[in-house]
Amino acid sequence: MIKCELSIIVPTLREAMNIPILVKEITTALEPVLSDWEIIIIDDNSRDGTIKICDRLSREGAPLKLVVRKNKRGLATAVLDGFAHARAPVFVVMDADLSHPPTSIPLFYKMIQDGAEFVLGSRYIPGGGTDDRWTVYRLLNSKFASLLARDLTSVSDPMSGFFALPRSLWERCENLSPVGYKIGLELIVKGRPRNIKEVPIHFRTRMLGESKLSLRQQLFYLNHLRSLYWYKLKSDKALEE
Ligand SMILES: Nc1nc2c(ncn2[C@@H]2O[C@H](COP(=O)(O)OP(=O)(O)OP(=O)(O)O)[C@@H](O)[C@H]2O)c(=O)[nH]1
Ligand SMILES: [Mg+2]
Repeated sequence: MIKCELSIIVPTLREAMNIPILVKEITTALEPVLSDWEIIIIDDNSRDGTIKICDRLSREGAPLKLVVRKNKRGLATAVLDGFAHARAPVFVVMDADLSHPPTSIPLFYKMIQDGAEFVLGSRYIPGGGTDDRWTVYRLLNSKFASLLARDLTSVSDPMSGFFALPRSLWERCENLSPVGYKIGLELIVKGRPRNIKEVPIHFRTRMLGESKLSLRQQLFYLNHLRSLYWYKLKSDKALEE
């Protein structure tokens, strides 16, 4: 039996329209390079036809697993629940709204196979970028949020939600307790990956559906930062002793 090589975790909230396009783009990117992979959709009870669409795609042969959470909410915890359902030794995390290019997944996978412990899709290194339709406000917001995380990690785009890691990194992380969106940052700070690689990506603006990034999420981020700085202070001190 062929073993599952890669699990792609996709958190969703009202993304029914995007799922078929995403699955098609992932399949096109992976079919030439991998023999067995899975897409795990962790949906927070969207009730927008997601279940019906995923059933249809599965019947058509897509390697899709849908988990509908009825009592929980939140992007970061959805990703962690996705890891718990995953079978493969390598995980990729990406958004459903086609902002993250599935064509980069084979490279992420190869870098993990070659020994990287974290591969981050970055908009802010040469070759990467954002859509021209990004407003100045959105760009400044993203850059400012990154600046606030500067003393937690030296990666160029700590806000990125497109990344890969080996299962072992997740398994050795203790006390994961992300609030809000930034699960990548949480894994970097608490897992201390030894070999982080950054890959330039072009971040597309979502075409379908609406953004869930609210002011509330941004306030959650500040709270998350506070707990990560506190965690880092304590663990750096423990390492020194
Ligand atoms: N399961 C789950 N997924 C979520 C939740 N909030 C957002 N998501 C998903 O997380 C991904 C990122 O959310 P987006 O709304 O695209 O956030 P963003 O990329 O910062 O903003 P836009 O691209 O402008 O929409 C998408 O796939 C969302 O459907 C949530 O509470 N639960
Ligand atoms: Mg998005």
